[in-house]
Amino acid sequence: MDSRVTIFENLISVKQQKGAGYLILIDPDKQSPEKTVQRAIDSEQNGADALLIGGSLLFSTQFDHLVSKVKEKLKIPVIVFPGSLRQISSYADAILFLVLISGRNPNNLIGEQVLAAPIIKALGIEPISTGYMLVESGRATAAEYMSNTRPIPRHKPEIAIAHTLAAEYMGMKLAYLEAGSGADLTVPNEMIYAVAKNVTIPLIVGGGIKKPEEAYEKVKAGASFLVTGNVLEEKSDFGLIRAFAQAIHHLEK
Ligand code: 1GP
Repeated sequence: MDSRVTIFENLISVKQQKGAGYLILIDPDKQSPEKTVQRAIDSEQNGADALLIGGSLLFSTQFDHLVSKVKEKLKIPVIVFPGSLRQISSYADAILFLVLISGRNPNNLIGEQVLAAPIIKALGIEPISTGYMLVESGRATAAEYMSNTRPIPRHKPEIAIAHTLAAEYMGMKLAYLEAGSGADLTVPNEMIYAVAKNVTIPLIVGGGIKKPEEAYEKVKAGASFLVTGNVLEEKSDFGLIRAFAQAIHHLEK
């Protein structure tokens, strides 16, 4: 990783070179700290372009320490995907500066951001402004419950388009279409296609993706970055990580 380029620029060049980027999400609460570090190493060695770390809730009290341990071992960017203010770490390369634009909860639209901004500035972490949208996925997800917001109906792509355009016009760098961690149903390909056709900012898509073929379809529909979390949590499956990376990096085929 060239330290003169920002993490955002690094992600964009991954997308340009490989067709799309593969982000693996690790929730620190889902395994021991040792296992978290090992999973991060396995992710890098088998084709992930960046590691996301965070969760809707956080039971662990060792977040900062854990990020430092993960960072020590990795060359790919370590990006915080924060569920709350407790998930800010000076050891991370960047933080997704999330604005929950699909909801109408002022706390997730500006409240948390105002509290986080001075901390991010003081710690010198790169914030990547991201319009975050929850998409209806079959049953209530943790992000939905914790944020006390309603997701975008899955058969209303025009609502997702309008929200993503608003994010773009407000100067956000990325948009994240999120079905939710462990979602029953993934973000519909039709919605990804409709949004991608109408905006210029890159789309991150995640939630409930279990198969490399699904990831490939979402990339073909217009996703610039794919996130998987749960599917790799049960066991270390290097083959599956490689298959996801191969499906997502479609320009490398
Ligand atoms: C959740 O999009 C991510 O925030 C990943 O979801 O754990 O279901 O892969 P999964």
